[in-house]
Order: sequence, then C-alpha cells, then structure tokens
Amino acid sequence: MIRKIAQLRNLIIILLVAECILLFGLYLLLDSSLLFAFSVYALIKNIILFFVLSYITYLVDTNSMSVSEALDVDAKNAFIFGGLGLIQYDETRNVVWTSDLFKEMNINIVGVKLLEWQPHLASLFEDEDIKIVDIKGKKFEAYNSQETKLIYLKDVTQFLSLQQDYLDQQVCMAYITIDNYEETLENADEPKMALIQSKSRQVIVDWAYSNGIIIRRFKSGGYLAFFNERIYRKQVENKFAILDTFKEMSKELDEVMTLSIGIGRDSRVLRELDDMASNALNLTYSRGGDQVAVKSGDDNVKFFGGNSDTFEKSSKVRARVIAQSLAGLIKNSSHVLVMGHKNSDLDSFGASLGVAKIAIAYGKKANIVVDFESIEKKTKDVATMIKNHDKYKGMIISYTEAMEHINKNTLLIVVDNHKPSLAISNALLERVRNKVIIDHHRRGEEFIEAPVLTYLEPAASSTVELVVELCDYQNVELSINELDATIMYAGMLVDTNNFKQRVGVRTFQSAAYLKELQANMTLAYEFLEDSYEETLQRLSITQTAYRYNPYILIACAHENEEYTRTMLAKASNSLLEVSTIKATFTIGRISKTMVAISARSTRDINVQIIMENMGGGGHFSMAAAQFENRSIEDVRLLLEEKIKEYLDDRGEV
Ligand SMILES: [Mn+2]
Repeated sequence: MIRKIAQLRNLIIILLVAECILLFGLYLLLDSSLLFAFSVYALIKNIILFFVLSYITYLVDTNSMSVSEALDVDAKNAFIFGGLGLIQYDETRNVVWTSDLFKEMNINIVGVKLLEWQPHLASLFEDEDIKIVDIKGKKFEAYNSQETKLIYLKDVTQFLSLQQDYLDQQVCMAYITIDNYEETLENADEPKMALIQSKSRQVIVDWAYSNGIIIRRFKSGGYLAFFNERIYRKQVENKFAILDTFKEMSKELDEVMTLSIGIGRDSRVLRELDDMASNALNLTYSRGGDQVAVKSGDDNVKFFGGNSDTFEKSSKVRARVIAQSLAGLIKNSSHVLVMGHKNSDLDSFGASLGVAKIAIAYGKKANIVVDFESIEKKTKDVATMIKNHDKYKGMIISYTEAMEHINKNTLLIVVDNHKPSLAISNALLERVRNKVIIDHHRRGEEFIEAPVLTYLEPAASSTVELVVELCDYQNVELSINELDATIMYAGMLVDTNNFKQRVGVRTFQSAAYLKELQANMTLAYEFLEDSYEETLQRLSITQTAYRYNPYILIACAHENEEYTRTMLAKASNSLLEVSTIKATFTIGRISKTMVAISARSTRDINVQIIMENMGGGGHFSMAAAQFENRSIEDVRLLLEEKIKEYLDDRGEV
C-alpha cells in the first residue's frame, strides 16, 4: 500500500519536473516572454505541489507503519512494559535467544537446556494449551508455538493476585444451631440454665469474633453467620475445630450438646446462599448433628466432623405428628404398597409387616413387595413362611405384580432405606406418585425424589423401632399378631446386634410394646440362629483378623469364595466382641465382580465417615461399602489408607 503510494508520488514528481523542463525548453527555443511566464508559473506551482505530495505521503507513512517498523529500537521497552517475554529454542530444546524481559529479570539462559532451567515447562510440550508457569516468583501465562520453536510468556502476576483477592472476598453464609439445646435447658434448674445459655453463647461468639465472622442470634440456640472465603478456608484447614471446642465446653457442664453448621458458598446470589446454607443444615440434622455440611455451587456436599454418635431425642412429638400424617395418607389412598431394600433383612421385612398392618387397620388392601432373588437367607425363610401362611394370603407380591396394580391413588411406603439405588424396584419408585419414606439411616446425598412424607430418624436403632411408635400413635385397633410381633422383634435384634449397639430408651419401649403384643423371644432368636455351616464359615473369616492398631481389627475373607453381606456383617460383629477393640472391618467377595466391606464400631469411631470416603455409607457404628472389579487385597490397602486418613484427621496416629 505504502509502496504503491510512493510509486505514484514519484511518477507525479517526474511528470511535474518534465512539465517544467518542457516549458523551459520551449521558451529557450522560441524565446517568447509568454512562455517564460508560463515556465516560472509551472515551476512555482510544481514546487508547491511537490511539498504537498511529500507531506501527504509522510502522513500516510507514519500512520500505517507496522509494529516492527514503528518500534525499532523501542521494541525492547514496549515488550518489557507489557510484561511480554519470548524464548527461542532449537531442536534439542536449548535456548538460543531470549527477549529483553529476561535480562531485565536477571535471567540469562541462552545456551541452557530449557527443561533443565525450568523442569515444569515440560507441560508446555504436551499440548498447545496456554499454561500458567512460575518463574522467579512471578506467574506467567505461557504458550509454546512448537512450529516456530518460540515460547510466548505474559506476566499475569498482578492479575492472578487480584483474582485471588476477589475470590477470597466472596461471601459465605452459615446457619449454626446447638443440637439438643432445648432439651438440655428443659432439664436444668435456673442457675444451671443461665450457665448453659451464657457458656454456649460465649463459645460461639468468641469463635466468631476471633475469626472475623459476623454473627447474630436469630433464635434460641440458633445463629446466622457471614464470612468470606478466606475465613472459610481457614476453618477447613483447622477442620472446624469449633465443633470440638463446643463439645468440650458442653462436657465440662456435664451436658450433651453439639453444634450443627450448614454453610452455603460459591454463589453470588445471596438468596441462593441462604437456600444452600439451610439445606446443608438440614443434612447435618438427618446425619445426627455434631458436624458441618457445606454446599458449594454445583459441587457435592462436603462434611466435616460427625465424631459423636447420635443421641436420642427425648421428644416423641415428631413420631405422633408423623403417625397422624401417615394415617391421613393411607386413608386417602386406594391401596398401599410397602417396599424394603434390596437384600432385605429382618428389620426391612419386619418394618414392612408393621406398616402393612397399619394400612389394613384403615381398611386398605396392603401388599409387601418382596424380591426373593435379593433377600438375606434367614429373612427369605421368614418371608416364605408368611407367603404360605393362610392368614397372610396374597399379602406378599413381587415387584412385577405390584406394577400391575398401580394407579394414581396408590401409596408406596418405603422402609429401611431412602436411596433409589437401594430400593427393591426403581421402576416402582418412578411409577408411583405418592411415596412415604420411613428410615433410620443417616441421610446420604442420594434421595428418593419428592416423597409426600419423610420420617428419617437416625437416632432410632431400627426401622422397626420407628414403625412400632407409629403403630402406638394410631387411633384405630391394629391387628398385629404374635407372629408379626416376633418378626418385628427379630428385626430389632438384627439392627441392634442383640441390643448391644445403638440402643436408646425408645428402643426398649418399642421392644416392650412388641412383648406386650406377645412377641415370642425364643422364636425370634431362632429366626436368627446360624446353621452349623454358617458358623464354620463365620469362624473361617474371623480367624484371618489382624490388628491394624491396638483397637482396630481387619479381617479378609478368602479371595476365591463368595459370602453373603450378612455373613461379613456377622464376622465384623463377632470381632467387635474382642476386648479393647473399637472398630472392625471385614472384607469379602459377595459376587464374582463385587467385593464388600462390612464395618462395625463402638461409640468412639465413626465408620460411616470411613465407608463414605470409600463410596459406601451407613451409620456411625454400622456401615458398609462395595467395590466392583477389585481384588480383596486392593480393597484392603485402600481401607488401611482411609482408616489412616480418618485417624490423621482426628489427630490420632
Ligand atoms: Mn435397618
């Protein structure tokens, strides 16, 4: 472009000069004064035109120079000012040239092997992506043009630190409540009450002030808190030590109070933060309190703490309210389906029986969905007996039969589980509109969609315990017979490991209620008796047990044999009877492709957390996990790692 304009300019100048020469030549030849005047005029005019032309091309020239033309020697300064650096390297990745930015930073690497100088630059040779690299404490965005063997670097130190500042200042919100607060106050005399109130408030407020958290009490034993990401990270680093501080304070007062904290973060919409925080708080409740649940944007929920077992809620108000709601739902339904979990155990089946009897008491047809393919062996025997029993004609059906009877007024009551993945039939969950959940497992993230009523009480020993209370609060006569009561009682025995674990006052009240209904203790224990073969099998597993540490035992069943989940649980249960042992883990193969762990513990160790970290779940003291296509040895190593993590987290070795 510029060259063309210059050519044109030169052409015009030649023409102008030619014009002058021509006119002057003619004057010399003809000696006319008129021609002389013309010549002088042409000369002056052409000199003016020459300057105008020169000026125009000069203007065009200066405005359209390429960067390299314009900068010339200033290039050095411009690159340094913009924080841009260039590195040229050869085939062997030796640096052959660097731009002046490096001299400015006192880096002289010409002749040095690139990766010897900065080994982490290797990532630049993996693909064409822009990466962030660290050079002499500064952060650079780097792009490697492998074709031209040039690395482009842009100083983004300031930008990144601003970005970090910005992220640090994001607002987080938390709801904090004191578990068991009302109950504790109720039972205290006036001076103690004042002490509990002031002490508990002091611990929370002190923690908030020393961490720069804004806190306001919004109800008795309930606080609302605001803080930023930086403060949140600090709390994560110290694993929310406030949970332990508070528990210690409570212990000093001889009371059982803990904190539940629900946090919402990673959203710029305050309304969303509020929702996330209150959802998170509900999650901590259903997992038994004494923990922090954090909901962040679309991420999974994170949990911290949870180191004490659920204590019993003394109020039975909830049971009564649920009992009435359940009665209302049953009355409004056309018929009732009851469904337990896959691999049904006696708690699942016993609870199903109890619920079915409530439905029948309201004059509704009730069916229990049983999958005889997926049922624990002893439960199978009991369920088979019920199926063939005259009194229970037609009560037990398969899920395919159940599917045939669904209409829009069908009520499906799910007992002893709340995760679709554990339900006997997913199709049934999807097809039935009205669903009720009655369960005693701590709430996991996976949850049956849109139930009309949820009764989740992780403080309960078993689902049977919950169902018995619901029976107790019905205003109609129930026809629970001796056999029902016995099976339900057996369900309680299974889930409490013969009343050794997870038992509260209400557990015995429910047991007493069943006894009043003529539950046959001897028969219940007979339901649970092991055969000679099973006993041998259990012993063969338990004898492999070794000490992970002075109070944890791990047993591994034989790689080539398949066991039932119940057998693994039994092994763990019986190992827990060993003195000084606080937690036991039994690993065994449950099918050709599946290995499972059954974990049991006393009040000191939360095996739920350990199993959750391995993709499983359960309760504080009873939990399990399963692994597809892994060897027992693989799973054992992973387990040891996760136990170590858990103990490290608690500051134990
Ligand atoms: Mn159960």
